[in-house]
Amino acid sequence: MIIRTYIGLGSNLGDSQQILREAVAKLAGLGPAQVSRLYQSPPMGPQDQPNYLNAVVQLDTALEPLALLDQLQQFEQEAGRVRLRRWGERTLDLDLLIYGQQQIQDERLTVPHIGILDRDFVVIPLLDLDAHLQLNGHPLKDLELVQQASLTVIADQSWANA
Ligand code: PH2
Ligand code: MG
Ligand code: MG
Repeated sequence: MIIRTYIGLGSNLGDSQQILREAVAKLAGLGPAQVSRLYQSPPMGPQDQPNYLNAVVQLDTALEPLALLDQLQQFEQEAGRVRLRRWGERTLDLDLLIYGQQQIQDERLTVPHIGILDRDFVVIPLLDLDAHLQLNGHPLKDLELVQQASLTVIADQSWANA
C-alpha cells in the first residue's frame, strides 16, 4: 500500500542549501515526492547557533514506518551528520512528521512527530504542500502560530531542482 508521508528537513551547519537539495533527491528515490518552499528560521533551543534552513517533503511511499526511518537515518549519516547538542546545530535533520493517518508509539519513533503543533518551521511548509492538512481532526491552517510565523521564504518550490 502506498502511504502519504511528510518529512521535515533542517540544517544549520555546512552548505545547508546544498545539503537539503541532496536530501530531497534521495527522498525522491523512495517514491513520488513534492517539496515545500525553502525557509530560513531562527533557532528553536540554544540561541547561540546559526539560523536554520527548513523545508518539508511530501513523500508517497510503500516503505513501512521503521524502514522509512532507517532510510532517513542513513541519509543523515551520508550527509556527514554532526549533531553537537540537544536542540543544537546539525548538518542534516530528517524527521518523520506524518505517516498517513497512523499513530505510532515505538521506542524509536513517535508519529505524528511530537513537535509539529508548536513549530512554525514545520507547520508553514506543511501548508505549502496541503493547505487543508489536518492533524487529529484539526486544520493546521487555523493554528495561531500560522499568523505569527517568524520564518523567511528563501526560495519558491522550484529550489530543489536547481
Ligand atoms: N531543529 C532543531 C532545534 N532547533 N530550530 C529551527 N528553527 N529549525 C529546526 O529545524 C530546528 C531548530 C533540532 O532538530
Ligand atoms: Mg528535528
Ligand atoms: Mg531529528
